[in-house]
Amino acid sequence: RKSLKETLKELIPERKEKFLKLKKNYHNVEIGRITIGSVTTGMRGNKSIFWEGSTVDPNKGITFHGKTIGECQQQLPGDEFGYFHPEAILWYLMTKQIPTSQQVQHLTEELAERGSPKNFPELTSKIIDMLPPDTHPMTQLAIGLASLSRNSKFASNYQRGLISKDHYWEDTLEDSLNLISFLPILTAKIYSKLVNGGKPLGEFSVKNDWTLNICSLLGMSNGVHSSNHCNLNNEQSKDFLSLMRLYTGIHVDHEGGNVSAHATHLVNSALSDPYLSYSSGIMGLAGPLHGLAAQEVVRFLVEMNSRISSPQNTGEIEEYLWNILNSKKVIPGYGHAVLRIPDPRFTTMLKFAQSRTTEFENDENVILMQKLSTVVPDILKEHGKCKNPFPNVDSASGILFHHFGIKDLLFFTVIFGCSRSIGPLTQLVWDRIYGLPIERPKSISLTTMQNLCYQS
Ligand code: NMX
Ligand code: MLT
Repeated sequence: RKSLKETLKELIPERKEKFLKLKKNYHNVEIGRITIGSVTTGMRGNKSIFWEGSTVDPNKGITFHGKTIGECQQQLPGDEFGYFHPEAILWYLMTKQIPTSQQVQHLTEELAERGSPKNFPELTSKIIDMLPPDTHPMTQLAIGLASLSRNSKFASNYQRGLISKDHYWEDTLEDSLNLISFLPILTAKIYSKLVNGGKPLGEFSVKNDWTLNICSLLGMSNGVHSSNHCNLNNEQSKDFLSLMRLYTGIHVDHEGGNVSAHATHLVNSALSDPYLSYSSGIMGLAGPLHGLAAQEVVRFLVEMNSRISSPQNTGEIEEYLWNILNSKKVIPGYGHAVLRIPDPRFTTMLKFAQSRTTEFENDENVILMQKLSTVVPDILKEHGKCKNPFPNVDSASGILFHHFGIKDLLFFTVIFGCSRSIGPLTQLVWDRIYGLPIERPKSISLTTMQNLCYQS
């Protein structure tokens, strides 16, 4: 029975040797070109961030260590519906090895123990309680995570001179596993503050897995060891749990260049601890062009439905969309910096809804979400600006949570933030294993660019 840490320890020598060989002997091999376009269009397409867990292909979408979402669903241990456990993908991202059910079970138990109420830092609880109730949930999450830094083993050992470079990864792993474990309670505190005056909505159990604890603490599970505030019937409670597993399983990572992953990796390169690093990632996820689109999509769907006669009325929908585009606003949930196809994560969420027709068939917002995926791409193509007119990951997710009763718009991106911890924190552990240096690219001014262009 080897823990995740023991398994990693065995893998490190061989992988580190490969990395160091590349670093030492192939420094000058070119990967791509840096142009004026790189600097003026957000470094689109420049391959310059080291990232192991996942890759986004413009025409295929995400793969995790080379496996598509479908392959992960087939191969990683999961629930009866084939939705893999976030704990399983955490193990897989970290080790590049498919875990056994037993390994996932042990990691699940380890995370539940680490994240139990007795271990949850009191200061963080107090800080969240003290924040004004109208503080945006994503701001609360970033503050909560930053406050956990006080418990960082990495920061404390570093300051006391107790760790050498070769062992940074161990404290980074320790902090990362604790951070992931603390997320169910932190998330629930933020949610209960939003909807229940800060009073708990459900319970934590060390017998629950990570996702079940999130559902239970949100008051959205009526199973054993769960909340008794749940308004869902048994079937809905199971569906909600599946939705949470599916959602938190597939949002874990989207290679290294997205704002939340990139920010986490950058801040950690200064040896800021994992809590501060991921807090920075969350601040990036809180932007409307990134994760906050999850909230904006729900607002957009609900608002549109209140203005049109039916979610099937193509003419009214088209007119509504043109009004948005003509007022120079973006259509949330559409477009992507890398993808040039409908986001496979969107398609996966859509399939979830389509496989539960009786549950969703009368939900006008879910109907509109599906209808938009057939109408918006043509409109965006005609509009002619957007490079990718297809739905992205945020198009479907929030409205499905909304269906089950998570109605507070501002909260959706917090659930995204729970899931996204898994990929970037995994990468931090490997960054420290490989001993990556502080990131410090060069900047360039307009005059310098002008000089380069006009001289060439
Ligand atoms: N609606 C209207 N216009 C759009 C959209 C959209 N959904 N997407 C892109 N455009 C515009 C974009 O604003 C830009 O206009 P301008 O030249 O006036 O600045 C033009 O099309 C070219 O942009 P792209 O190169 O296609 O997109 P870019 O890579 O710069 O940005 C997004 C990618 C995702 C930021 C962009 O598509 C967008 O703003 N989408 C809506 C917000 C959204 O859904 N974000 C969630 C992304 C997923 N996530 O979770 O992070
Ligand atoms: C993500 O999941 O981070 C988004 O799709 C944004 C991105 O990849 O740039």
